[in-house]
Amino acid sequence: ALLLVSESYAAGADTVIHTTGNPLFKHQFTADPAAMVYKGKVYLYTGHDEAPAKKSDYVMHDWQCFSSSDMVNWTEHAVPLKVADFKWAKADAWASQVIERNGKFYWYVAVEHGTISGKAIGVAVSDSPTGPFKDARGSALVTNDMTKAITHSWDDIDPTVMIDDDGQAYLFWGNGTCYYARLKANMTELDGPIQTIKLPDYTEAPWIHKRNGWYYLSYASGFPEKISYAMSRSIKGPWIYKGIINEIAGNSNTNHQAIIDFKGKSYFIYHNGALEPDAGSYHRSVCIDYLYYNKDGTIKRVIMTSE
Ligand code: FUB
Repeated sequence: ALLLVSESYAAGADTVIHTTGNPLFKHQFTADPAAMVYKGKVYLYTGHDEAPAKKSDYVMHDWQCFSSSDMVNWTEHAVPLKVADFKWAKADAWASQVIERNGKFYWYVAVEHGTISGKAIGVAVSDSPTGPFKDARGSALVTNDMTKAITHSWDDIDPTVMIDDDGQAYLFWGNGTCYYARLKANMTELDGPIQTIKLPDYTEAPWIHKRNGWYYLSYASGFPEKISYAMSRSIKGPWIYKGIINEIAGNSNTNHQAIIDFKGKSYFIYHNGALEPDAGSYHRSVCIDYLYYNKDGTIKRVIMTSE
């Protein structure tokens, strides 16, 4: 099966994978999931851990795209975006998210900047959810020198994006500090100041979503990471901390979540370090489990499964 997958890659064809439990994909490592529901399908965008065995560092050159209409059979699409597609970036295809606006798809990514010290956020655009995507600006949207208050060079990572019911788009991101800013309607420029949000034990990986009048800001907390969350009636806060959604996912120091509703069910998409050989913090794998809400909108703790 692995051979067939490689052959399909060479041909540039889409490959259909029938998944059988967690981790979702067993032919390669996948990390930092982001999911988008569009026209009856889920599009799952992931990072791609490619570190040699035993190497204790991230080696990540591109992002991937899978789509499904039943959450079981997934089509793996040709690699739609690479670090090399951003001429101003030099490495590290870290966490990302895609959103649709007016028939265009905007892919926000974290990468290492080529000339400005530290991580930066870029945005690519396409007419199709499966790409190909191209750099939408020719320069970074957020760079480390725009968040000077902050202590380290990798604080500008992990973008998450939402468009509110009134059409206003927002970008949230950050390691160590959770930032947010408005986006212009063109989705490729910030619109106004960068603000910060105080969240208990915040590490990284914010994910913003809205459901039944509540805004949810979930994030990786502590280290090794659990996934915690806060709720608010306004996207500007105040955010009320509500607790842990997911305990440490096996054998990976990081976790990174996406939360979606699809065909009447809610899903929690995350990564762990369970795929052998060489499973671990730099060889991660995307998993999916059901997510359940209580009547008051709070989220029940996720039960991680392997089947
Ligand atoms: O994959 C690299 C980094 O690890 C991501 O940007 C973080 O969210 C963590 O998962």
